[in-house]
Amino acid sequence: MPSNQSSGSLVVKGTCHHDCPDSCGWEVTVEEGVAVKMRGNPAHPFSQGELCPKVNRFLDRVYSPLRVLTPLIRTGAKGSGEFRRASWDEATALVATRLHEILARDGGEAVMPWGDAGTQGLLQMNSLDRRFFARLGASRQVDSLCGATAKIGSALTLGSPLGSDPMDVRFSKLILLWGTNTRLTNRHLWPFIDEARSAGAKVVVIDPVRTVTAEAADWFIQPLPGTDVALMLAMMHVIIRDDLIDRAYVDLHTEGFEELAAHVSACTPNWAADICGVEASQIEQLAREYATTRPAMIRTLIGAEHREQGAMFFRTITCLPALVGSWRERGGGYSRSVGSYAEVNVDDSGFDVPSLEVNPGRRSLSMNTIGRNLTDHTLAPPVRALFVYNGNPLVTAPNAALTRRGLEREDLFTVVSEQFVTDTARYADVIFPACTQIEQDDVVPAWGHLYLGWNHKAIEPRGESVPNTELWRRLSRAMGFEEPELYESDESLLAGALHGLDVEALKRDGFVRLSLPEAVLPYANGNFATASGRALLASRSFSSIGLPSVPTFVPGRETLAGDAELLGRYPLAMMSSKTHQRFLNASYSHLEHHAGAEGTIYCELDPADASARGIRDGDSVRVFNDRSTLMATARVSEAASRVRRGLVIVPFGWVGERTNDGNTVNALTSDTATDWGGGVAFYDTLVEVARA
Ligand SMILES: Nc1nc2c(c(=O)[nH]1)N[C@H]1C(S)=C(S)[C@@H](COP(=O)(O)OP(=O)(O)OC[C@H]3O[C@@H](n4cnc5c(=O)[nH]c(N)nc54)[C@H](O)[C@@H]3O)O[C@H]1N2
Ligand SMILES: Nc1nc2c(c(=O)[nH]1)N[C@H]1C(S)=C(S)[C@@H](COP(=O)(O)OP(=O)(O)OC[C@H]3O[C@@H](n4cnc5c(=O)[nH]c(N)nc54)[C@H](O)[C@@H]3O)O[C@H]1N2
Ligand code: SF4
Ligand SMILES: [Mo]
Repeated sequence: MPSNQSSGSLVVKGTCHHDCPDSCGWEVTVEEGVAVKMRGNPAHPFSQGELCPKVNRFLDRVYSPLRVLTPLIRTGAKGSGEFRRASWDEATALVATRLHEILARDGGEAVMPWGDAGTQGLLQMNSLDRRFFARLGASRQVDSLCGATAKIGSALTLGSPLGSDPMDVRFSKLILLWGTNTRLTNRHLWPFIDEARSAGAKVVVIDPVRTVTAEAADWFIQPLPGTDVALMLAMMHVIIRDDLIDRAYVDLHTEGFEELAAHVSACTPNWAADICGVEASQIEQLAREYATTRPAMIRTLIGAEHREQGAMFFRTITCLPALVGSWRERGGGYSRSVGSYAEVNVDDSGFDVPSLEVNPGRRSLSMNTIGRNLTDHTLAPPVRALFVYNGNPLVTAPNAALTRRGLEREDLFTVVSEQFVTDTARYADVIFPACTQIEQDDVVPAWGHLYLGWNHKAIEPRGESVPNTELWRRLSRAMGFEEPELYESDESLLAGALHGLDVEALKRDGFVRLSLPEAVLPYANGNFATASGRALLASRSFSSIGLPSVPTFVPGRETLAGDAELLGRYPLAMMSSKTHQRFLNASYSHLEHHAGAEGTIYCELDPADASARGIRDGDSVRVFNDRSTLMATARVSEAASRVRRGLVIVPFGWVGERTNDGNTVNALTSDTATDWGGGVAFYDTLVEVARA
């Protein structure tokens, strides 16, 4: 409950909604209906009173003069950003009229929903939208820009995505931060890593880029991008060759050890050294330290999934703790998203109402290939209406040149629910104003710790903005739909979804720990969620999904070990990961305070690659491939190279209005699917760079 602090002033507890593992607790001070201060909730066990450079200025976002505060209807050309204000009645009536026309002519599948995780709140991310689109018979949105590939990959080995509690990293003696930029993307885990370090732990960062996290590591290993599976196989080679396995654990709790051992007998450190560009002696040492230090935790997040062999990375890395038995201890095992643990207290399956389905067999469209879907003339029916909410696909989905072409279609009716006129929203026919997190109630399951967050509405919605759930209710009403499930209240939806926890405590404190034992050791005694109850080091069952039985290294087509013809034209591998402290995906770079402090979009090169092209620090350069061209400012790495030869970095997160030519890095990225799990190979992208 909001608490009275002093006369006329309220302190309201909430939880950050951003797509970020930290899900910080916060407190908003409200005076006479206006939020005047926001700070971290000091009692929150994970975020411990701190927010971050993105959200420290959240109130500037809430009260920004750029906020969309009424419905808007397009008046200019698509993309021009010219709109007029409209009433809710007019705007919803327009949407209903166009939808009825489309349903009558092409059927519900001509409607494509595209919703992402702009808010991770249980209600506002994904609840009544499912019912609305089921009632329309719209195409089903499938696949994912984030997380599904990593989740599936680890579940291939473990049978489930469950892993170690990230906060248990404080008990570790060896911490491998593998393809995750903790200090940037998961900053509130760092104090727990520091705690382990004060007790003598060693931190190893494995990343193709010398990130801010690598800078703070005890040991930085810099493999060529997309080659980690070879590195892991060579580690297994050493661990098995030198008999460093936990024999009892392997015998009791794993399946396929002999087959794996035979497979990795040829994967020597020398073999991997050539593939990874890492010295064999480093691989030997890493393997030995990993197998002989206890507890040793492997930590990943998402970055490494954004490759053609993304699932294979996670399938392979999750074999390591089983070989050395490190699932036995707190501070051991493997830790990534703990989102699935929330199922002990949160069940959102009731948000789906089968009786609303007008076309249970409706087709699926991948959110990843939005550009293809919008421009594919063979699709029957073609996409005639697009609904975008909780996301900005023109900036965040791959192969953006194609997305733009699709959004430009005059015969496409585009509806966007947003807080701002984003790059995507500029192409909308109708924009609906959305609340920010402090204007709506929600509950926030976290994927970076085991606390469920509550979010109290702190202020009334600005202007005519509404929570997403209310948008779907208003659209249902305008469509003339009568089923009561389309109008269920937020309170009722929540009451149906939360179970087995003290909701009053959750509301009072702003967070509650999930109903789990203090020590979360999912596989200390085996009990893997596979058919045999064992971790699958090797299994023939994978052939049914087209994967080899043992972890196998396969170079991605658009990598430095990939397609020779393509490499001849585009010899540089482009990394486009999260890079800026003040950006959260593409959500902040349109705001002056954030963008101004981060500079401009750049392309960072190794000094040798730069001089071979006559490029000097600060030059204007063109970064290009067959998909598109992007203008950027050259940044030439210092001697302690952030990137090594053959790699360039172009940061993700800039929006078109802040770049030189309106293009963002995703104009260049590949929309190739990952091997399994329905993700995107964003980071398997080859480019060439030239002086402009
Ligand atoms: N400041 C800030 N924080 C954020 C976000 C943000 O935009 N800004 N976004 C949030 C979101 S949505 C997510 S999903 C998380 C993501 O969190 P992370 O997964 O930690 O972040 P990424 O930048 O995607 O990738 C992490 C690292 O993987 C490395 N990498 C790429 N390819 C390879 C490879 O082949 N091998 C290895 N070993 N490493 C590789 C990249 O160089 C990068 O340093 O961050 C969240 N936190
Ligand atoms: N090249 C490259 N591309 C990437 C990545 C990368 O590392 N490199 N990372 C990928 C990853 S991991 C992710 S998660 C995606 C992120 O992709 P997106 O989810 O599209 O990310 P954002 O641009 O942050 O868009 C979120 C939008 O939701 C809006 N929003 C926030 N709250 C609400 C709300 O309550 N209601 C409504 N209606 N809107 C709201 C915000 O204003 C914002 O514009 O990008 C992916 N794309
Ligand atoms: S964006 Fe992440 S780090 Fe920043 S306040 Fe939100 S949850 Fe915390
Ligand atoms: Mo993400």
